Amino acid sequence: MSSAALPLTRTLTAAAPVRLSSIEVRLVSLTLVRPFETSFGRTDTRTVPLVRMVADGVEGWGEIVADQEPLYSEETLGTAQHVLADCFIPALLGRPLSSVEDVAATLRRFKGHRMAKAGLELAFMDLAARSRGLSISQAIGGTRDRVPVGVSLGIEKTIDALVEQVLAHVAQGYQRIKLKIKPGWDLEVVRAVREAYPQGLLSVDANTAYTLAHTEHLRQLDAFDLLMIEQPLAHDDMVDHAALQRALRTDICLDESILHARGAAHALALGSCRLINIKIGRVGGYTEALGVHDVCQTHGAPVWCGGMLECGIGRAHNVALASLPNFSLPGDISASKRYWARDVITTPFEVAPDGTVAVPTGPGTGVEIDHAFLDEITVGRRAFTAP
Ligand code: NPQ
Ligand code: MG
Repeated sequence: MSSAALPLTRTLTAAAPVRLSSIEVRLVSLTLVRPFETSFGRTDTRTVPLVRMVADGVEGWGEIVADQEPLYSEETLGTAQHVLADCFIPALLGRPLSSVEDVAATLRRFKGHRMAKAGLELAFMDLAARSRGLSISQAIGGTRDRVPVGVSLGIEKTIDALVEQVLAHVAQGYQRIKLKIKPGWDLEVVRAVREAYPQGLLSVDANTAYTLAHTEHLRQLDAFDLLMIEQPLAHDDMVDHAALQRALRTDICLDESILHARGAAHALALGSCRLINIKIGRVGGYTEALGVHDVCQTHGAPVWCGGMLECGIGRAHNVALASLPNFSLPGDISASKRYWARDVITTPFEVAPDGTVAVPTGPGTGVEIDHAFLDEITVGRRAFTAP
């Protein structure tokens, strides 16, 4: 895609290069309002690493979406803290950085650890946009002032309990319901939900729980007019997904398998999927997320913003990203209260009755930290300063 088609501000070139004076990694502990169960496990509390950067009296905040255990991806809280402290932060401190691409370029020689890298890009983007008086949405060429949203509903003890959750969220305006499925919690569940919710946008997410041997079984999902089936097969597979997609009428959406823009291009070219969701953490930051967005746009494939049970900081970055033009399907960007009794930002995200979330217009992420609450839930912090 030619760079001429992109907004000039997309590179967010600072008036003068920024030199970060400090980077702090802070761990906060939050309890979900309701446990969340997927094919890989059940979560009820989260420890979330936040990144705070400071340069010239301006600060920026990012969030790292790695979990305690390597279940969604290889990364963990421990690996993220290690690579930040020992590799990534020393490479960034004191170095002149003109844009978020400079952050990406500085970290590129380090392989993997995308969630940790993304936390740094997020904080830098917030800081750089604030220092320019722009919202991140404006800075990256966002075109929406509200984004359509859906909700991801975990595995429940009974189908009745899930149907109750579905109806409660439909009543709140959510434009799309996503169900978590796994062998033993799939056809019967989807059938019951479809009966209760016959017309609306419905999708399913297997989080890698199936193999190609389940092809005939998964073909039965074609009867339910699903918007998509997300990540049915292994996280590191493209070829079996292509075979499965050929066998299914339902569109496959890849999540875990797409780690960068090149991978997105490969998946679309191979026919491994027809849709892709974008998670800034999974692909390593804004730079790569914009790349995936553009690859998909070029292929005529709409994208949507995935979710990783973020607190308000990560959620604000997701909302900014989802304001880009090719985010035309409702994202897993739910209201703060779907996950947290109290969020870490002063104005929690809300879903309007029309199933949209407002894109903040203030500088940077456009949200402010609730410092008193953040201090209360802080369980660890480590600060690094420029030499
Ligand atoms: C997905 N998220 O789309 C992910 C997976 C997921 C909202 O469905 C702790 C941290 C638990 C991250 C469980 C949603 C998690 C997690 C599931 C991410 O596949
Ligand atoms: Mg998923």
